[in-house]
This record gives sequence, structure tokens and C-alpha cells, in this order.
Amino acid sequence: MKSARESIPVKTHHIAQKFDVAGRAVTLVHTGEGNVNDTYLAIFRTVFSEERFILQKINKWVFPHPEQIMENMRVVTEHVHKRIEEESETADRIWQLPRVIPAKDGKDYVIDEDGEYWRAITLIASAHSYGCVQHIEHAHEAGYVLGHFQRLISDIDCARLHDTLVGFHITPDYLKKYDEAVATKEGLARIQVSAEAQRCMRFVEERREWCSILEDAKEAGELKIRPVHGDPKISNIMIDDATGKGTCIIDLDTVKPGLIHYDFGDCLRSCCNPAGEEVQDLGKVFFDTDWCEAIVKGYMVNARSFLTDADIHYLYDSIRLIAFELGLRFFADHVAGNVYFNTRYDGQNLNRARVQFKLVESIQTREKQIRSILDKASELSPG
Ligand code: GN1
Ligand code: MG
Repeated sequence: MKSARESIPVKTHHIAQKFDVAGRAVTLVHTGEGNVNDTYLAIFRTVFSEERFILQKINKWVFPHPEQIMENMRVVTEHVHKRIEEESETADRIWQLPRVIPAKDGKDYVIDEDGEYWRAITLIASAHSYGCVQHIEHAHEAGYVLGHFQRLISDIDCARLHDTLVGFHITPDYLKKYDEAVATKEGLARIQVSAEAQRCMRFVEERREWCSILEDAKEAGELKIRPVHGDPKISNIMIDDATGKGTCIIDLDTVKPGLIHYDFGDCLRSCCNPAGEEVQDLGKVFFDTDWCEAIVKGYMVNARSFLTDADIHYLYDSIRLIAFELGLRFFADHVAGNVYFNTRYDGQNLNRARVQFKLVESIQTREKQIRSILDKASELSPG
């Protein structure tokens, strides 16, 4: 995070001021976190107090209906807050979830003069998230937090949630988008110019047939749609500074109906790569099965009660698939000229794709071991 009050436009301060927070905006800091939205830490002061919250500009290119995201967020946060409250007596910790801060006009967002949507959410204080898993207890907490969140939202009727990002985690659809990008003159040129890009292209071709595995199971009625988080990567898991325990999962933009496998696979692919998504040295990328075991054990504490046999059957595939899918999404964006993910240097999306593809290879190599971890954890936990 760099302190950059002077470089944040005055109009952003004016927008922050439109939310229902006491005092005046003294500082806005661009956090630089997130690949999609623009996120700021806002500090407001009165003569006797200070409030910190998160201010975000929603990426309209990615989320064409920001108002639907905010409606989902209302439904989900109010539901989860109620459930947390109901279970508070028996809970092993104080669970949290950020709250939407309304604008002074009562709406859940502010639209600026350029038609951009802004929202404010409360900051979970005395807790942090990390770009990579720090140690094995941290891995366990990531799984525990995800399972807990999925359980708490499992009784929200999917009909109450908008599909805010059509096609999200539908791997065959990403393949189509990739094919379209490759079919353009510019796209093809971006591949031809780089041996790395050509290797990525071959990697995708070798897995083309297999990538509809979860969608096929959904079509066949084996797997059912439920409310999911959509983006449970390690940097969205908040850890209490004092206890080291998970306190909540943040970034609720993609909570919508989907397969729990999208979440499970995404959590594992994110947490079990000790090198993180942005590493340049590919030699450091591998799938850590010790961390996998800790995450799965943590996850099953809550999830075993709602997972069916068919769900369990596809858990391994989900890990491999979501890592592949993210690599494909990064690569397709590189080929398309970086239109979706924020980038800070040339070739960043290509590098990100290579990291995920390396991870896929590592997952494949360790398939037997991962399957045995999953089998054991599903047996041990109460059904
Ligand atoms: C994006 O913006 P952020 O960092 O929350 C993306 C996720 C990816 C993730 C990879 C809406 O999330 O799907 O897994 O990057 N979100 C969207 O870091 O596409
Ligand atoms: Mg996200």
C-alpha cells in the first residue's frame, strides 16, 4: 500500500464523502489489491474519533450490472450476520463479515459523473489477509473459513441471487472466448511472437476435451447449483491478528449460484501454491500437499455435513480444473490484449498463465496423493 493522498483525484474524496460515515475524509490510500476493482482505504475523522472503511470503484467492464452485485451483497451479508448471531453462543470464535455502508441518499452505491459505480464497506480491523499461505495452521484456517461460509449461505434460496457474472467458472465458455481471441490477427500475432505463449497454447490444446468435466456433471444432474463465494483465494481470507484464527472471507462480488467445486478448487489452487500468483521464477511453483491436507481437514469440519458422494467424487477434478481455468483466463486475456485483468507490466497475464499451468502439472503429478487426502478427510469427518 502506498500513501498517495496527493495523487488520488479530489473527485474521489468527494465520492467518499457521499457515504454515510461521520466526519470528513482525511486520507484515501489506493491499496493496489485486486485484479478487477479499484480499492481504497478511506480514513474519516471527527474531532473525537476516526473511522476507516473500504471504498471501491466497481469494474463495470467486468460486472455490467453493479446494482445487482450490491443487491446480492445485501442479501448475503444480512443473512450471514443473522446466522452468525444465532450461532454465537456455540461458536469457537467471533465470526465477522463486512457490512455495506449505504450512501447518504440511502442507496447502496454512488454513481459518479462518469457513470462509474462506487461502494463502501466496513473494514475488518485487527485482522489481515495474506497473498500466500504463511504456515500450516494458516492453511487449515483457509479451509475452515471457506467451509463455514459455504455452510452459512447454503440455505439462501438461489432464486434470490442474481447471476452477476454470466459464465463465471464455466470453463468451456472461457475456452470459447480464448478461441475467439486467437482467431483475431492481433491475437495470433501475440502468440507467434513468443515461444512461451506457444507453449501455453499447446498446453491448452492438450486439455481441451477434458475441461467440461464439471459442467457435464452439472448437466447430467450429478452436481447441483448452490450459493457459492466465487473467489475464495487466500488473499480474501481474513486472519485475526491476535489469535491467528480465520475471522471472515471478504470480496463478495461473485457470491452467486454455482457449484461448490468452483470454490473448493479455487481455494486449493490458490493456497497450495507457496509462490503465489505473481511469481516470476516458475521453478518455485508447486502444489503443496501438506497444506492441501490441512485445508481439506479444515474445510470438512463444516462441509462434510452438506457434501454428497457425487460432490466428493469431483473434488480432485475441481482443483485441477480451476487452476487450469484461471491459467486459461489469464492466457486468453494476454492474447486479447489485457482487457479484463488489471496489469502493471507487459506480459503480466502471460506470466500469470504460466504460473497456473505449472501448478496444473504439479497437481497432476500428485493426483494419487491428493485423492487419498480427500478420501481420508471425507471418511473421518462426521457425515
Ligand atoms: C480476480 O479481482 P480479484 O483479485 O478479486 C478474479 C478471480 C480470479 C482472481 C485471481 C471477478 O479476482 O476470478 O481468481 O482475480 N475475479 C473476477 O487472482 O474475475
Ligand atoms: Mg474477487
